[in-house]
Amino acid sequence: MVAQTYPHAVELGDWGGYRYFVSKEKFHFWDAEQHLQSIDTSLHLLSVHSFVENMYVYNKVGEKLGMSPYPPYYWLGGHDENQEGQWEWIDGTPWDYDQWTTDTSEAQYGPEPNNLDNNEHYLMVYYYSNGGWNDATNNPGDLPFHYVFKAKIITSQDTTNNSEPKINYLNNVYPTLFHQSRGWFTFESNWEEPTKIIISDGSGRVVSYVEIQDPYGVNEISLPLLSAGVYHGIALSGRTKFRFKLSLTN
Ligand code: MAN
Ligand code: CA
Repeated sequence: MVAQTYPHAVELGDWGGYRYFVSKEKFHFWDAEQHLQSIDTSLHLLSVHSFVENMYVYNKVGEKLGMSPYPPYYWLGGHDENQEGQWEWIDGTPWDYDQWTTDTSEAQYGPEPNNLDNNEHYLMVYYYSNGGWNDATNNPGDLPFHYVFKAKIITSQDTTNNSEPKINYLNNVYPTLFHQSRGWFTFESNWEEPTKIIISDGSGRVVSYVEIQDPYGVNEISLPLLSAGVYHGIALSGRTKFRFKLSLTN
């Protein structure tokens, strides 16, 4: 159950305990933050802390707003206004992740952030950037953009005695598996060939086998409801292999 809905915004979906939204109207950067603050002072332009979160938002914004009359460009809540090159999130969370555009095929000025004309201090996402970030200007004559924010999902359930098993993934290479909830994982990679994911228990018995046809980006894969223990997984794509370990505690 969610406490609030926001008629000025389009719902993107729920992720990580929050409901995500994109504004219907377009704004300049600080006007966007002010608009949000005028609705509820607990709301800020979105800070992004992982690849999975970034791609979730990017894919949903495209899906919900469509490409007409213009592709959706949108603000995130980052800026380096205080000190050039020192990026920070308006909501005060640490700058622990970034996804600057590296693809220079469209961008004639090279990889971002390029601080063009020493005048780009605000974080936005171009629809054509595959989720990559750009530093942009915030001048009165500039085109306004949509903005993204999230609101905490408030449930009426008592969650203090939550017996949901906890699944940790142990790996530090790309691609990765992220725990979403019991029985569900998110698989992220830039692999483009069909990928098989096989998970076996301590005795080598296969407990899960999933095939992803188009693994590029973020995929949700379902796993059986496993009991506590350590599991070994392998993801295979062409000649690429990725091994991971899951430890599941009740
Ligand atoms: C425009 C602006 C810049 C960006 C370049 C990339 O000039 O959006 O922020 O760096 O395009 O070509
Ligand atoms: Ca730029």
